[in-house]
Amino acid sequence: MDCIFCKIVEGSIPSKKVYENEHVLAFHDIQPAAPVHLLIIPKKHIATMNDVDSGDWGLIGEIHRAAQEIAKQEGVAESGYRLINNCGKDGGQVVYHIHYHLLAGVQLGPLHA
Ligand code: D5M
Repeated sequence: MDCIFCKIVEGSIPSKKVYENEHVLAFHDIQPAAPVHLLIIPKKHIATMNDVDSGDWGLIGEIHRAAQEIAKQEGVAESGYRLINNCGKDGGQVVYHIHYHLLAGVQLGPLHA
């Protein structure tokens, strides 16, 4: 499968990993939009939020649990962070392997002007 994040999971494309367990991987985004910009992904290929099926909700919960742990590990739990999933074209999704952006390290702006 020609999926860049599956290749990161396999190790055939390098990444700066910050967290890994059996089902979840997190690494630095190559185009950081904040001082801390990490991507948290399931190792299993799921294209978008629309493709999460009934057996996968535990995995989505694991991603959130990992986000909580990573925020502590990266020292941003207290100051706060933003966790974002972009779904599909209008959501701005570019990589079609579900992922959550963890953004932190700066006061992020409101979602509306
Ligand atoms: O976000 C996709 C994100 O994936 C975007 O912020 C760049 C990032 N990206 C793309 N390729 C890589 C590699 N190889 N390493 C790390 N980060 C990467 P989206 O929500 O789909 O717009």
